[in-house]
Amino acid sequence: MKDKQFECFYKDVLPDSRIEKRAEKIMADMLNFGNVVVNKFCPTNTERIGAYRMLGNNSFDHNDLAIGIYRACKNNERPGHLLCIQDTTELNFTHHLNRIREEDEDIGPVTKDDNAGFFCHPVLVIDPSLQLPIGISHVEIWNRRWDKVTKYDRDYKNQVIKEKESYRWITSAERTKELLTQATCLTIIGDREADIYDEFVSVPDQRTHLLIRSNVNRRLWGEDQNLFERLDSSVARASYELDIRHNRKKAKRTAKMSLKYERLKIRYPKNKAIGNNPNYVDMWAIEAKELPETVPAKEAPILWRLLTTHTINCAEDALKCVEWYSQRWFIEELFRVLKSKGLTIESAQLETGAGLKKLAVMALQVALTTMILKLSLTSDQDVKATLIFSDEQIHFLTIYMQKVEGKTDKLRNPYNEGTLQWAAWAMARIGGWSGYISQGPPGYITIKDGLDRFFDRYDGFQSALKYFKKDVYKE
Ligand SMILES: [Mn+2]
Repeated sequence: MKDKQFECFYKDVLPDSRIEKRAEKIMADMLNFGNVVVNKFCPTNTERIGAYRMLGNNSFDHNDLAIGIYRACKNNERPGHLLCIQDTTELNFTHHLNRIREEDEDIGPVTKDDNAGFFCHPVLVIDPSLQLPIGISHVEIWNRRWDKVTKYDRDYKNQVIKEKESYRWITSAERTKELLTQATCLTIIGDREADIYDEFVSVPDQRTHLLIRSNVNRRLWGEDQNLFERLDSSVARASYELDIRHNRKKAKRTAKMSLKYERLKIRYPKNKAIGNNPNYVDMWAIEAKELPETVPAKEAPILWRLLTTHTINCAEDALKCVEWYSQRWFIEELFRVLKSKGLTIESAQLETGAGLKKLAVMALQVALTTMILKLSLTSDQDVKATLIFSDEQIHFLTIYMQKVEGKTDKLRNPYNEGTLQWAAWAMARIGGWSGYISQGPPGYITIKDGLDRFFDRYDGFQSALKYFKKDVYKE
C-alpha cells in the first residue's frame, strides 16, 4: 500500500485508527492518481469498498477531517509575518444530480439558483519570506437550502442568507488567529466580498491586520467626500510599473501605475444601529491606478483600492501592501488545481453531499501539496523539504538522488540538499521531465507522476528495511 505521503496526518482526529488510515490512503491515492473519482483512484475492489464506506460513515464529517489540515498548517508555522488569504469557490455538482437524492441536506442551490452544489471557503496561509503557502488554517464548507417560495420571498431570503454567509469572513479570521499563535503578525487578506464593516471592527488586534479590496464607496467620518472621491482627489505619492499578462479581459502590457494612500476614518454604515458599533474605524486606504498613457483603447484602467490597518508611512509601505494583496494569486491557483486544471473535484461521483464535502476537504490538502512542490521550483528562497516530506523520506531521497541525477553536470540537481526545490527537482525528473530548465519547467502532471513513482520506491525500501530489521535512520 502506497500510503506514506500522509502518514499520521489524521492521527487521533477521527473516530478510530482504521478510519484514520483509510483517510490517509484516500489522500495518497488522490495525489498519486491526480483524480477524485473513487473508481479511478482505488486500484482494487476492496479499496473501493473501503473508500465508499469511509466517505459514507456518519460518525464524523468534513469538519473532523479538516482538523488534520489545520494541524499540518500549525506544524509549518514559524514566528514571523504570515499572510492569511481567504476566498470562496463554488463547487458545482449539477451534472451528477441524478445520483444524489433530492432531499440531501448537504447539497443546495449555488450562484445560479437552478444549479446544485456547495461553497468552499478556505484560508490559505502564505509565508512571505518563502513566497510559498504553508497550509490551510481554516475552511468553511456550507450549502444553501432549496426553497420553493415566491420569487419575492426568495429574493428577500437570498439577502438574509448572503448577510449571514458574509460572517464566514469573520469566523475564518477568528479561527485563524486562534490556530496561528506563534506568528508575530497576521495579515488577513480578502477580495471585494470581504469589505464588511463588522470585520473591520472585530478582527484587527495587536498582531492581526486586515488588507481588503474595497467594494463600497464608504462614508468617511467628519468629511464631506466619500472614500472613492477622497482618494481620487488626493495626491499621487509614487509611480511604478506593473507587468500585465494577457488574459480574456486584459491585453499584455507594462502598465504605468500611480500610487496614492491616505489615513482615513471609515464611518459606520447607514443600515447599522449605531449603539453596537463605533462611529468609525481608523484605516489606511491605498489606491493603485493605471495612468491613462498605458490603458489600451477598449479597456478600463487597472484600479485597486485597498483598505488596511497596517500603518502606511511611505510609498514603500503602500507598495508592500499592494504586493501582499497580489499574493491572492496563490488561492486562485489552489482553486484551479482543485477544479479545472488538476483534480477536477466537480467530476467526483458520490451519492451524498456529506461524502462530497469530505472529499472536497481532502482534495484541498492534496491540491495544496502538488501546488507547493511545483511552485517551490520558482521560489528564490531555500525552503526546507520537511514542508512536504518526512525525515525518513528525505533521508531516502538523499540516497536515491544519484539514480535521479544524470551523468553530465547539467543534469546534477542544482538545488541545495534537503530543500523543497531539491526534492521537487527530483520528483519532476522521476516523473519524466528533461531536467533542463531551458526546456521549460515541469508541469503538475509530471510532478504528480514523479511523486507516485518515488513513493512506490520508498515503500519498497521500507519493506526491505523491515525484512532485514535494520533501522538506518538511527545509525
Ligand atoms: Mn472571492
